[in-house]
Amino acid sequence: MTTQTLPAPLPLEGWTHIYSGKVRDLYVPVGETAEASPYLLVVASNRVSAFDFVLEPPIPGKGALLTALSNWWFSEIDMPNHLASGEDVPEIPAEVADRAVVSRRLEMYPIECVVRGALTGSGYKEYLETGAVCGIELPAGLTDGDLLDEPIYTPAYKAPFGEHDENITYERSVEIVGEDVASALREASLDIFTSARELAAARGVVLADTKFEFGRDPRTGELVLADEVLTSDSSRYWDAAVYADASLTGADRLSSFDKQIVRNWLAANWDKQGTPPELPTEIVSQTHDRYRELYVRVTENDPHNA
Ligand code: Q0T
Repeated sequence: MTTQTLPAPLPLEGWTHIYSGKVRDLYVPVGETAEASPYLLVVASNRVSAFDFVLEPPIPGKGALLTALSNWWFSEIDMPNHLASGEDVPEIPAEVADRAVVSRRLEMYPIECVVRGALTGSGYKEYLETGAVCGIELPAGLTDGDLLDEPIYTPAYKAPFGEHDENITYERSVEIVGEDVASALREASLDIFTSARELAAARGVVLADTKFEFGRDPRTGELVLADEVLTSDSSRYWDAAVYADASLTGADRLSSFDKQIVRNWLAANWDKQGTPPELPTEIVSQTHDRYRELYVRVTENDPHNA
């Protein structure tokens, strides 16, 4: 496995950096620990990843646009979420105010709750090999990007650090978290996806698939929606007009509001050996424009200076 050095975390007054993922950084209030802190600061960077690499350069505005989109979806979704509010909640540092949230610390379930309304990506690959995705048999003859009759829940196990997430069956998820939690995760994921897809469709966007993460509030025991929700990093979004264009076939239908622009450019310009090349200015700016366009279309809000 190739390991990559992430940039040194931004020092933030009053906060201790505890962890960096590919695109986000986690902090706890100074004096607290990762295990016991009531709150976490989740900072979305402008980093973009594809094929398991963080690429250079960052996409200006990405962290702010994805944070704003996630926050908007949290406000639309009828389920408890991890955004902290109230008297005692520490303030978000001004330097990251537009791209960070303070969340309640949860005990996270090690399941990526993937819902697919269309067959593409790793789901399509598994279907070609086996005729099924995560144990769910699908009709023969589907092609890349086809819509499914009903959205399907295709969980993945969040492998320990450095290892790859693996697609699992629902039955396997029951063995990992127990029947009650597994069933609650599946039901919440399918419900949220179904409402979100309807809303996106009304705004000219196909929500093809997404990934949710949930945790348990150690204080109340309640199931809580965490992480980022329905962003371009956790979801595939397609332009509905392009998707419906009968003159287009295959991947050309899947004009994307996600990082497909970056993936396509890399696939055409890199042999996947060694360090990936720097993204050209044109790709950086197109990617930013697509993220901005998605935010405006879905939320009908002004993205201000992002
Ligand atoms: C988490 C406890 O990749 C992640 O973070 C990016 C650095 C995923 N992650 C989420 C948590 C959250 C959230 N969100 C929460 N509310 N409580 N842990 C940890 N890692």
